[in-house]
Amino acid sequence: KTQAKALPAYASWKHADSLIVHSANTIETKRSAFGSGLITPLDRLFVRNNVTPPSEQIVADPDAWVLSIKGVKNPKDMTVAELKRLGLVAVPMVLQCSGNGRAFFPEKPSGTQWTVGAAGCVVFTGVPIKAVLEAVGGMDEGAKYMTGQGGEEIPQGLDPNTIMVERSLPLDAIDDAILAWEINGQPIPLAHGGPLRLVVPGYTGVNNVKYIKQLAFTKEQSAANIQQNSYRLAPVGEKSNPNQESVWEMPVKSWVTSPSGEPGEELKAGKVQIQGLAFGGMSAAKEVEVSVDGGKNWVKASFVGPDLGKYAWRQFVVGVDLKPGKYEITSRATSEAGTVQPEERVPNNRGYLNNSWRDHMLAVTVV
Ligand code: MSS
Repeated sequence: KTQAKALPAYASWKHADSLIVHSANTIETKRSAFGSGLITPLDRLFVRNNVTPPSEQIVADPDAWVLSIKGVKNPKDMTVAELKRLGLVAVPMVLQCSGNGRAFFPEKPSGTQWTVGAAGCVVFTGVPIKAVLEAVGGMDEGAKYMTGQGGEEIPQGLDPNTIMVERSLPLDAIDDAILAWEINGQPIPLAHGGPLRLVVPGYTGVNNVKYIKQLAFTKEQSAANIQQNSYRLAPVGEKSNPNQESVWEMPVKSWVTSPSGEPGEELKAGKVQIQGLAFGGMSAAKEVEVSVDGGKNWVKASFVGPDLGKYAWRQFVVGVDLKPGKYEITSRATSEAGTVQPEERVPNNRGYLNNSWRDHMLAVTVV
């Protein structure tokens, strides 16, 4: 048996029993640990870093953190304290890694083998990008992207483009994007990108740049490798390149959280409440169906808990009578935009954006 890995120091405050520690930079929420509250408690929320996070010292005095704003009429440096005076909005939303569900790709793409737990539903609080733009006189003529740069230290002698976490987003993303200093009612801890994070609801995890130190409105996408050659939808077996589609918007998705199929779970015959989570990506989840026979027959589930808007997930439940036997349980969501969660994933070389209902199916035995 392999011994469970220990939490890294910067995330030592997390609830170890609810998590799968893949590595010091990749920590996943167990399927059974989402609970039945809508908002994912911070001590259960997944963590993903492309490189080692900066020193804990950067969150000691969050208000003093400086963001430099470029590619605008009046470029300037602003502290978090100054940003706090420009506006305030709270955004409930799904934060999900681009590679969540990678473990279900039959091609076994390289990267963390996330199953369902590289995702959570959180409330970020901050200032709308639009308010920031207004304060700096608007963006430069001809800008096509909003580009955020992470605050990691670049080791001396290294070409910054090889390791810098800098992501560019289409201008559409500006509408609902914010610069956030709070998550679930507390200052953002280092693990989740404090003191200041670029938050882009509806877009995959990587686009939500942690410890943001520069926000620029640019004509071109960032030259950083993470923008040019990573997070691209490359055909299976082919290297990524900048001409392929960038991983930006999230597609409609759902999965069952209870039963969880985890070892030690005992399912007794009789009435079983099948629970799970559903979200629409860029629009709200409208409907969820559940199947216990591998997708042959479907029943409609009901939403439970509050509706916190189109970027948050909804909890669903349906009570079914199960006799002793073997079942294949899965869920299928439909978004407000009318998109139905597909049976098959879209194949791609690095295993991004898996929303296949078949892949997320659980085989369970009822006794
Ligand atoms: N940011 C920075 N700065 N750095 C890094 O590394 N990562 C990404 C984001 N951001 C990073 C950043 C990713 S990749 C993700 S998912 C996210 O983040 C996560 O978050 P949390 O808070 O959970 O940790 Mo995939 O797509």
